[in-house]
Amino acid sequence: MKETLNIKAVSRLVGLNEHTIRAWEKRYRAIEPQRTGTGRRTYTMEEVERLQMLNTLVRRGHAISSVASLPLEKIQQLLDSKKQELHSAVRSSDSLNQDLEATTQSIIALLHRFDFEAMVPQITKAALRFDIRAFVYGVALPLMREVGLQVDAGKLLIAQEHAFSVMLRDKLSQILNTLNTDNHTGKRIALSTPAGDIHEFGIMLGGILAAASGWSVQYLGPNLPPEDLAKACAGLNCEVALVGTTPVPPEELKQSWREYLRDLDEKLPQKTALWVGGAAAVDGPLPRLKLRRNTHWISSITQLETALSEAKGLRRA
Ligand code: B12
Repeated sequence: MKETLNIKAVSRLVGLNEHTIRAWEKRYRAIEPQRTGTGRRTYTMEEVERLQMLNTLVRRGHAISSVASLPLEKIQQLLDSKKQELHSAVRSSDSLNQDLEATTQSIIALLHRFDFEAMVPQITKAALRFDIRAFVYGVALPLMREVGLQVDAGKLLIAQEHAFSVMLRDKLSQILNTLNTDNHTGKRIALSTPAGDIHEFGIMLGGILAAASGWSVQYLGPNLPPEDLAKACAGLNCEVALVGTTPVPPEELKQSWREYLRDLDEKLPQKTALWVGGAAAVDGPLPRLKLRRNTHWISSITQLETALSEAKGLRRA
């Protein structure tokens, strides 16, 4: 007979609470566990693995409704496409990949040992050693994902995640300022996140890549109400307002993505294009959201790079 697990064990293994596991079954048919004689759910290892993979996709911004019923090969393809990001973005060689991987692992090892003092120079060294795109795709993004996964799995403490976030944020901010120095005449892009969402790495990385390709970047920090972002764009005469979104629980946000984007659309100056990046854009435009201006939905950092280079034709007023 196949080995099976009860919901409590599955919850611990996968890092999803029992309520969510039941909801994914009932609402989205993500899995169909057998029942014991007394009606308790039992899960096969294949089902546990499927839940684990779905959980990873959801954490990367996919809506559970759009991935729950996919066949396993399709789920695997979606997971792999993230791994391919580095290869397609940087066209990396095997030796560069190994260097990037070793750098990332050494930073994670220092984090495990609470050796924060050694971590900062290590991140600085990596930023100087690799070109900026290799650093973004091969070090910064993998580090964030790995730290997130290890916190979920109970291998790193939240305190370590916070210390890491503060250090990486400082480093990214220095890089952005350095790259942005000579770009005053470039097209101007302002970046922020909706009020209540404090995740800023997506917009920082976006800002770095924009600055590296000649845009004048106005980094406004995360967590901004729509009227403030709109006023800043008017004052700064921005061509683009780029909003980064993360799949935070809705109660963290001051208003839903929908309300926020509607407000922003209404208040932004007419000349400012609206770009929505990250989780809210993963499945394309939000259903039934009608915006007045032409809005660009950008699900990944690589897609942002394409948008930035396509929009290069835009002129400063
Ligand atoms: C770092 C981090 C934090 C830091 C943020 C620090 C900072 N200054 O930004 C801290 C510790 C403060 C934090 C706090 C919280 N966090 Co947090 N955090 C993360 C973590 C580890 C990384 C997120 C990140 O920045 N990724 C970098 C982006 C660029 O990469 P990515 O996520 O793979 O995004 C891809 C696409 O979505 C897209 N993309 C993403 N953003 C953008 C932006 C633009 C402009 C574009 C074009 C594309 C784009 O590009 C990427 C691929 O190309 C994730 C876990 C993880 N592994 O993702 C959790 C995570 C996002 N956090 C989460 C949560 C719940 C929180 C908290 C509510 C509670 C908590 N657990 O601590 C709080 C408060 C949040 C709030 N109110 O905003 C959840 C959200 C999921 C959910 N629905 O529950 C996650 C997934 C962790 C988890 N598994 O529970 N967090």
